[in-house]
Amino acid sequence: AEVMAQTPDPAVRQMLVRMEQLGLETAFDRFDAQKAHCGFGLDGTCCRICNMGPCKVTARSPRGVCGADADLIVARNILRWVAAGVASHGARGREVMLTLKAAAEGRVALPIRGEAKARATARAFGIDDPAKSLPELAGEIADILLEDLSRSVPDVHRTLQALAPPERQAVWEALGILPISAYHEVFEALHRTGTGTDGDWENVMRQLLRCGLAFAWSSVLGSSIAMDILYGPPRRDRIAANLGALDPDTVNIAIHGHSPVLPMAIVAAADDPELQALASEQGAAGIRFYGICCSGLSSLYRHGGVSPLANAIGAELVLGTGALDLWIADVQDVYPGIMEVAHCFHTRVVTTNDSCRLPGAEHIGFDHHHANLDEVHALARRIVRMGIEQFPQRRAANVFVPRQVMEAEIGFSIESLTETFEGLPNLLAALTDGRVRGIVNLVGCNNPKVLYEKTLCEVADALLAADCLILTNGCASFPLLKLGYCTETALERTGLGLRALLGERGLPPVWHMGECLDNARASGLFRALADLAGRPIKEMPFAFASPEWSNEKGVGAALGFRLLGVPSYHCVPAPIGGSAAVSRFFHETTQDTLGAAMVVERDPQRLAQRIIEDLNVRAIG
Ligand code: BF8
Repeated sequence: AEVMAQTPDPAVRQMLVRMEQLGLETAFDRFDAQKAHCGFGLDGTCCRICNMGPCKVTARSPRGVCGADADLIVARNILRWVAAGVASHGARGREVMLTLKAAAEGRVALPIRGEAKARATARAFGIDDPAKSLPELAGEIADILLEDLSRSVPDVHRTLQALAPPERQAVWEALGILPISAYHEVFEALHRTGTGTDGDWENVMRQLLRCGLAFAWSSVLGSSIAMDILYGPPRRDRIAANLGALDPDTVNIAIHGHSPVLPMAIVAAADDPELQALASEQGAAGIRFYGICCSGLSSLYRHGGVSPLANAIGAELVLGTGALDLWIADVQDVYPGIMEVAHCFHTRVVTTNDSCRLPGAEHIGFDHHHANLDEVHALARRIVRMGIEQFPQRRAANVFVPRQVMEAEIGFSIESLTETFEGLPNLLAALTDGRVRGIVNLVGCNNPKVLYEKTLCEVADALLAADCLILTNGCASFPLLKLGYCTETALERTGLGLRALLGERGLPPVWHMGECLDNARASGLFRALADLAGRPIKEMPFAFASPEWSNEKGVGAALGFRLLGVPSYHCVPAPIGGSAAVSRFFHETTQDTLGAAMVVERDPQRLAQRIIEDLNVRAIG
């Protein structure tokens, strides 16, 4: 009820009412039914690692059966979350790396579009040679990225070594946390958190830091490099966001998840005149695509004509419009709850990845293990055809589409910003003379523990009013897209400095960089500006904020930025409160060792004020 009254997007409010009228359950209802949450779970002091328990830490029983105390139990639990995050982003990164390799070797008919990125990466890896063809270079780079993802024999992590700031590499080496590979660090995290293995919570935290580096430099950056080489750099574009973008007359296909290879082919397949003709035979005025969470966002900036509708937790509301003919789900943040809603309408759900199946959905498997890569275009066409066939089943009487729609600018990257500002030194100058107070990467998931999308918008409003420039991606970026923060008109919400700087260039104050992997673009921009300023990142006015975070990947994302020296800010605490020692490690110790700590303030206004205060301390003017 609270979310229905207070969430800022009128389209979300209308859909929540609509769902209630139809008797359809949402994640928000299930959240309410879960209350009150178990205190041991919230504190991280419930241990389910072996079957002698579950053990919980109380005054009467301060240790588990094995003797693990609160510090160890909390440390092991949070390390397992971070390891899961490394695996999540890493698994879908692997798909793109494998696809890049296959494209380089001619095993899949996909063009390699990112020559500039391939050449720049090759230079960084020291393998550039003008005599090498683009496919040759792309293949070698894919091999390095895959090796960094999966090596088991100890060796240097080449992506990290080539691309991380030397100042940081020295810090990480001194802390003994340089990773071997993503696979190894996840393997080792599960190993050492197992029964009777690592009994030292501080040593468990060292593994957490190693996993954080594996997350940032393999799962995120390695994946991002592979995507940019395969698909080319993001394109700046203007798009229509929110449910009002749903066209009542077209075949409507939603793209939901994180693995871009098949979705990219699907969006491209719809341009096929044969499929277009089939659509019009069925009475449709065309074929349109809509983005849900990350694969939606990554296809959006690489291929025109994709409209972002909702973040992961809002997916049920999109299905509740009854206006989608086909729903394509790949991996991650595809809540099983969507099937209940899809069943109430004509919407056909197709899963495309064996890691993510949904009972009641049709499965059209696309995977590297069974090597049907060469069928990517055929599968894509088959899937689009399913959407077209489903269109006549749509019943106008079941369709309810809120009218809200908003124009938004997308596709910001270092490359595009360098062009817009005629060189990044001009952006740095604005940071130095105070027109820009600081740059905040405002990202992350949603969480019903705080008011949906409102928490994030309140933080954004306060930051903009204080002349902080905002970068965004992932689920957090949806309210910013839908509510006008990504258009030039949002300059009304900023202070004078930001307005002057951006107004003359016709830019919005929130720069949309894409999906969660595009944290790599934000950290790349931070690195580039710090290098230009001749300072380490930890001495620059930068911040990472994920006010509404909820996912295991979210712990890794924030940790990755803290490892760089960028503090992280949140309205939802991590489940570490049951250990004073681990809490101190997150909130204080890394301030000394890394130059950045985790800050939690449940009130969004206070969180924003804290960010602004900390940016002031780091001002470079
Ligand atoms: O990787 S913001 S809920 S959708 S974890 Fe997931 Fe969180 Fe959304 Fe994309 Ni990112």
